[in-house]
Amino acid sequence: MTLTISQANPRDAQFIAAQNLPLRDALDSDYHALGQALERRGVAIDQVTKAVAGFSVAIPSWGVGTGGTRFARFPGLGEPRNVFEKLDDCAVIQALTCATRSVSLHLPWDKTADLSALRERAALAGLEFDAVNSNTFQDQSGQPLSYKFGSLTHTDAAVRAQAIAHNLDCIQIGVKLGSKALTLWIGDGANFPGQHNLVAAFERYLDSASQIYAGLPADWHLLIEHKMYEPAFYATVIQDWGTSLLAATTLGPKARCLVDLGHHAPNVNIELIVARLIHAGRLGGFHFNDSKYGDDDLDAGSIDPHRLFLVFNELVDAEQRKPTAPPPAYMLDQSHNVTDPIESLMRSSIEVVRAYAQALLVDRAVLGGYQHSNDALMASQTLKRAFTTDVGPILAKARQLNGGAIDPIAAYRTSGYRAQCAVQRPASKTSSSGIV
Ligand code: LRH
Ligand code: MN
Repeated sequence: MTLTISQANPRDAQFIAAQNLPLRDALDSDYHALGQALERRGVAIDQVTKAVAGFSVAIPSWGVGTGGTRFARFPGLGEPRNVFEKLDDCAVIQALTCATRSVSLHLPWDKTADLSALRERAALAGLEFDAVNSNTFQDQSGQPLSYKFGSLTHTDAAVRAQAIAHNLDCIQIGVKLGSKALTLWIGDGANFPGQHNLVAAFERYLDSASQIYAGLPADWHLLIEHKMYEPAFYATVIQDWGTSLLAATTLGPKARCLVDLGHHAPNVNIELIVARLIHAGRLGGFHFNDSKYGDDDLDAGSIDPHRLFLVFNELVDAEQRKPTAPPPAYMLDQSHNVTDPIESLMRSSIEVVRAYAQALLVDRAVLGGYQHSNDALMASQTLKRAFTTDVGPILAKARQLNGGAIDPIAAYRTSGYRAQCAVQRPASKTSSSGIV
């Protein structure tokens, strides 16, 4: 099959319907077979599909461009050159997966003078704006004071004031775009013992963050994102969930904790951290990705899908225990160095929805019984049975019912969208390093 540059629009409903046509019968028979198997387990497949069709995970605007490492970034074809083109790519992901209804912006990377045009572009694509992210981990050109030695915790009050002002500015931009949260991640920390007074640095953080907190609208959340290390390599001010929870409880009820799966030491039990933050009523959001060693920002579910399932097992357990509690903000946060970012974001959103669907299949009454009677093996088996159920037909049916593609990657490749972008978006000459 010669791949001429198809001019198909992957967001077009007729194009998607045409791609689904040859796949429909096989999906219906797979769905029917799974439905019968689940019925024998007392599960109504259509109920699970309905819940799955309502699930959504936000796309990071910084994820639709090719990412890099500190060594190099190898730009791909047809890279988005501004926030409007990033939104166009997010719209393709949403049209095909129907599971990514919102976009999380990063400022000032996504700064634009015309916020109403941006809001309109998003509305046309059926997209909303999720949490906005501030950035005091880089110096912008023309920035008066440097963040080399920190931002909200810098020993110089003027630098702290500059960082606070930037965060308040992000909130104002978010308000104009309809966001309801500010994600606050700072890289502040020390590379050597003695470089920082560990207590004073945290107290400066609390003082600065309280001034940002004071600028939050009534219906907003401040999502505090902890990270074990990088760019600081000895001590990070907001290093772990305990410090994040301490900060959230100190700041006030609108402050919540955001869990980025890549921000922990290998083998840390992240689902346990999630359970604790749920207990504390302070679980505010997630940055889903996967990793084997550090903050590798790999595609969610690509390295350890069981860990993702165990996190969703805690979330669904909480959902069923406290149905009125608002769900945390679900977002992806990834860096796509060797794949087409749109393909990686589509399959990552599918893997996140897969973990949610599998967690919905856990027979919690039976599990509770085995846990109560200390039947460790059958308790573990009850979870594993849900994890090993192929929920693929449910995920595809939910996409189809939402008007999306039964096979998003195949539809995307057939559309030739990337090749079209390569023509419309001439490559920038500059190559650089760094995650974006
Ligand atoms: C820090 C982080 C944070 C973002 C950045 C792009 O590692 O996870 O959430 O601001 O990545
Ligand atoms: Mn993150």
